[in-house]
Amino acid sequence: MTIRVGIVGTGLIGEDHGRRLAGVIRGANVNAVADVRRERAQEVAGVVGGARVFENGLELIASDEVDAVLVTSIGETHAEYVLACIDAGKPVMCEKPLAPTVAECERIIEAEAAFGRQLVIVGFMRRYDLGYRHVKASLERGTIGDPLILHNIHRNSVVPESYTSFMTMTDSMIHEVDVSRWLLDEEIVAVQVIPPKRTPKAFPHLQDPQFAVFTTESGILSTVEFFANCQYGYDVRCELVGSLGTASLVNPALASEITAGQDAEAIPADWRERFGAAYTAEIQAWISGLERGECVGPSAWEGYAATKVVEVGVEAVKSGERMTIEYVDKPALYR
Ligand code: NAD
Ligand code: ISE
Repeated sequence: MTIRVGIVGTGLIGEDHGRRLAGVIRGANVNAVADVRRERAQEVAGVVGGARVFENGLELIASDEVDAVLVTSIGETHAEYVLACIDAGKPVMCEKPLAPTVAECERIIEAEAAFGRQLVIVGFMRRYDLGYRHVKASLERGTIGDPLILHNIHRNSVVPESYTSFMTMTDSMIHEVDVSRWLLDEEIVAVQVIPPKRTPKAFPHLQDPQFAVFTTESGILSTVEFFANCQYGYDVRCELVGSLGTASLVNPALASEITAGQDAEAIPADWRERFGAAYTAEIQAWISGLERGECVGPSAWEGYAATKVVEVGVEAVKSGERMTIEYVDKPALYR
C-alpha cells in the first residue's frame, strides 16, 4: 500500500521533504500540496511528480485523496493544521515547532489525548542523526560514566533581517532543547540566557551570538552557543562530558583535501546539507511506522515540552534571570 501524503506549506523545507517523499522514501508518494502562495504550491507539485494543488490546507486535510499530512508551513499556522488532522483522524508529521505557544501545544495534546491514539509527530530530526545517536549510545553503554555537562554549538552562516533575538530561542535553540531532553532523558527545569559580545556582522536589532544554559532535573547543565551569522558555514557541535570520559559529534565531512600547506575539510552550507540523511531517516521511520499502523517519531508531548522551555527562554532573554520551568501533568497517552 502506498501512503498518499499531502504537504501543507511548500516553502524551503516543504519542497525538500517533498523531494524526499517523491524520490527516496519507500511506501509513500506526494499526492497533494497547498500553500497560501498558490504559484509556489504549483511549482512544488511539479517537482514532486504532479500532485494535486488544493485551495488551502484545511481542504487538503479533509480530502479522501490524502492518507497522511506533512505540515511545513510557517510555525504560526501549525496548531490549526495539526488540530484539523486530529479531528479528521489523520496521521500528521509537523515540522518544529509543534506550535509557537504553550497554549496551542496544550490544546493539541488535549485533543490527541481525547482522540485516544497518537497521530502527531514533530520534526526534531537530530534524533535521527548518526552522530547524535552515537553520543547517546556512548551514554547508554556507560563508558563515559554519569552525564555532567552537555556543550552545544549551533552556528548558521547568515540569517535574514527578519530573524529576531527571540528566534534564537524559538527557531534555533529549540533543537538543542530537544537534543538535551532526548539525550539525557530528563526534563529541563531552568534556563538562563547570557548575551555575549556582539558580532559586527549581524543586523543591529539582533543579539548575536547568544548563549544559554539549561539545567535538567538532576542538575546536568546543557550549554548552548547559538551564532546566527558566523559567516563560514553551518556548524553543529556537541560534547557530552561524563564522569569517566566524553562523547562528541565529529565534523560530518567524508573526506579532506590536502594542498600546499593545508588540510581542508568541507563545512556544510546549511541545515539541508548537514541533516539531509537525518531528515530522510525521520520521514522513512514515520512512513514505515504508518505501514505497520504505528505512530513513530517524537510525540506531541515532546513538542509541547520543547515549546514550554523556549517560551520561558524568551522570558529569560528579556530578564537576564535564571527562570524555572514547570510542566502540566503528562497525559497517560504519552507515558
Ligand atoms: P518558508 O518560509 O520557506 O516556507 C513556509 C511556507 O509556508 C511558505 O511557502 C508560505 O507561503 C507558507 N505558508 C504561510 N502561511 C501559510 C498558511 N496559512 N497555509 C499554508 N501555507 C502557508 O519556511 P521554511 O524554512 O520552509 O520553514 C517552515 C517550517 O519548517 C517552520 O516551522 C520552520 O521552523 C521549520 N524548519 C525546520 C527545519 C529543521 O531543521 N527541522 C529547518 C527549516 C525550517
Ligand atoms: C531553522 O528553522 C532550522 O530549524 C535549522 O535546523 C536551524 O539550524 C536554523 O537556525 C533555523 O532557523
